[in-house]
Amino acid sequence: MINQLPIYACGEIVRGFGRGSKELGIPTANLSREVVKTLPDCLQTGIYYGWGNVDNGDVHKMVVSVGWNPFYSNKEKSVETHMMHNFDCDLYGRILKVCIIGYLRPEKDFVSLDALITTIKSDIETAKALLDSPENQKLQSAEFFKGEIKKC
Ligand code: ADP
Ligand code: RBF
Ligand code: MG
Repeated sequence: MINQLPIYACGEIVRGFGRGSKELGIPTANLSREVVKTLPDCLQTGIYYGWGNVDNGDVHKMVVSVGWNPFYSNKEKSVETHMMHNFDCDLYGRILKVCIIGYLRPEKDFVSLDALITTIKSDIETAKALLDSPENQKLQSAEFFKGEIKKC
């Protein structure tokens, strides 16, 4: 799995349950089930870090959750990206591109919402530090983020 990374994905940002912002205070831009289905099997469920942009804009650090969110027992697999950037408006319908570089940990269940939030905040700090390495920095300027915007 690890040696198949980075994986590039892109697609329209769709609506989920709305819990990321309201319950966790950590919004995640969700990709559609059609795009999720096209991702390679080697992208096993879990929490990853990488780079992302919206409508070919600036490329930001991101963390992405791939799977069924065991804390919520979701019925459908989701791929949800939290961008480390404050956007002024919502992003529904816009095109998200992500370059998934590294694996952080498996998805877990938690005893409380607070425990989930604390772990996600720790993932974000870990990701920020890892993305500062010269090797990971190179991928921030990948041609992929500048190329044609299409629903792929
Ligand atoms: P949903 O369940 O519909 O995905 P969330 O509560 O997870 O809703 O919030 C995600 C939405 O918040 C995104 O689709 C996007 O429109 C918006 N958003 C604002 N800032 C960010 C960010 N930094 N990262 C990801 N999404 C963001
Ligand atoms: N959901 C889980 O049920 N277990 C997890 O371990 C988990 N880790 C996450 C880590 C990150 C970095 C992010 C962005 C999300 C994670 N989620 C996890 C998903 C979270 O439950 C989901 O984003 C919200 O429910 C909003 O859809
Ligand atoms: Mg979301």
